[in-house]
Amino acid sequence: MKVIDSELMKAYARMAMDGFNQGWHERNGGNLTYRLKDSDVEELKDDFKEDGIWEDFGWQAGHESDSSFSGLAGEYFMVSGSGKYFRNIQPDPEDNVAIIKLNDTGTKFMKVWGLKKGGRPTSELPTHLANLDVLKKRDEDIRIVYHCHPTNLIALTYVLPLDERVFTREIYEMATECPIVFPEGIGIVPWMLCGGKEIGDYTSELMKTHDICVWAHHGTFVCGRDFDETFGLIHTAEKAAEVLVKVMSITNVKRQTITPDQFRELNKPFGVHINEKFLYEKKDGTIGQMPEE
Ligand code: 2HA
Ligand code: ZN
Repeated sequence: MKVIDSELMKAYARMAMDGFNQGWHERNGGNLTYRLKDSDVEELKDDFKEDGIWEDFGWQAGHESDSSFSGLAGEYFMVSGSGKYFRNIQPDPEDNVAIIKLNDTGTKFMKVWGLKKGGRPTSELPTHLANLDVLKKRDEDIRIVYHCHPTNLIALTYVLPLDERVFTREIYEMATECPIVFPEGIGIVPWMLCGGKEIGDYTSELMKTHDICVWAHHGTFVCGRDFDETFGLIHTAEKAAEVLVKVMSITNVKRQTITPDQFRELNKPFGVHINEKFLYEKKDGTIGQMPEE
C-alpha cells in the first residue's frame, strides 16, 4: 500500500486541516506525531526506503549528545516537517510530512518516507519523542502527540495564575464535559525556549500524569490513542477557554457556577475520578483566585 493512499495518511492529514481550520496553525505553527502500530508498518513498509542516513535529533538549545529514546527503539513515526505549514499537509502530504524510524538504541533516526523536497522533521521532534516515550510506559495504546496554538487557551496564560489548580478549575467550570475528558487537569509549563531540552523534559514529566499541558504564552500539548480522541481533547479544552474569555470580557466575578459537590456528582455516572486538588473551596465568584493554603 502507498502511504499516500492509506487510511492513516488520510486521518493524519484530516486532523492537520481540522486544526488549521480552527485557527490553531498560523504559518508553520504546531506539529503532530503518530507512533505507527505494527500493523501500520506491515501495511506500508513496501513504500519505505530504508537505505537512508541515520541522523541525530539535535535539541535546538544544546544538550545534543544526550538524546536517547530507548523505550521507542526501532519504532516508526509519522511526523510533520520543520518549517512546513499545516494548511499544506492535506493537499501535499509527501512534501510536508515524514515517516521516520528510530535505530535500535533510540539514539538516531532515519527518514524512510516523505519530505520529498528535503527538510527535517519538526523542531519539536525531541519533545514529541520524549513525550511518547513516557506515554508508552503509561499506556501502550497512546500513540499521538499534538502541539498547536489555540487562541483562547494562550490568552488565558496572560491573565490566570500559572497554577495548575486554578487554571484547570477555571476551565472545568466553563464546560461540564471538561473534567470528564481530562480528570487529571491541565499541566502548566511556564514560558521556556521551545525546541529545547528543558521544555521537552518539563512537558514529558507532566505527561506522566496529564493528557493536556499548556505552554504559557505559546500553545498546548495533548496526547491520545487516536486522532478523534486527541483532536477532541484539545477542541473541548479550547471551547471552554473561549467561554471563559467571553465571561472575563464581561466581568471578573461569576454570579453562579458549577460547585465542587456538583463536579463530584459526575464521578460515578461517568466512571471518572476528578482529582480532588481541583475541587477546592472558593471565597466568592472572583475568577482566578488562588486556593487558601
Ligand atoms: O513548529 O509551533 O513550537 C513550530 C512550533 C514550535
Ligand atoms: Zn508552537
